[in-house]
Amino acid sequence: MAERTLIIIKPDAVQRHLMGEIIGRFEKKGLKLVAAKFLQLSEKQANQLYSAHREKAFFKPLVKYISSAPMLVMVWEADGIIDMTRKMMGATFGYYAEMGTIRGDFSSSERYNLIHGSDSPESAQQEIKSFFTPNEIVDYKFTDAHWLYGKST
Ligand code: IDP
Ligand code: MG
Repeated sequence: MAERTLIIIKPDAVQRHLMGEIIGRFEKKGLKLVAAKFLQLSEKQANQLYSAHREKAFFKPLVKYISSAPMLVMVWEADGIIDMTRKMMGATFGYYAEMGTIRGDFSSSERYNLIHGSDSPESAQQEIKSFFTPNEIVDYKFTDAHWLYGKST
């Protein structure tokens, strides 16, 4: 199975009508959507999602932001997807992120940076598990996989 990652289109991106723009970039890159849920996090779930940042000064406002409105949580799949999607997202702060990246093109903020993507295979596995049961993740093939990947997986 190809690598998987958890991607969240954060509440600011939903409110700014950027869901289609972001999903479109992933689709055109040839990445495969295998699960999706549109939901609003409780504060408790937000605390858990960002538990690695518990000690940081920005933790409280981060939890408030991410639980303040609905967001789109997805699992995407492709070989090397974690690195690829991190590059497509751009640097954390929108005003530092390279032009051509999602954050570089659409965010000028530190916190309101539109998108979350897992940063390692370990965090991807743990984050995917916290949002999806195995039977909520769909297994299917693209008919043009050969043209996308140069092999027919
Ligand atoms: P990442 O989203 O690029 O992986 P992380 O360091 O994991 O960045 O931080 C998680 C989220 O916390 C960021 O996406 C951003 O929304 C917020 N954040 C990170 N650093 C700061 C900061 O210094 N001030 C305000 N918010 C921050
Ligand atoms: Mg992170």
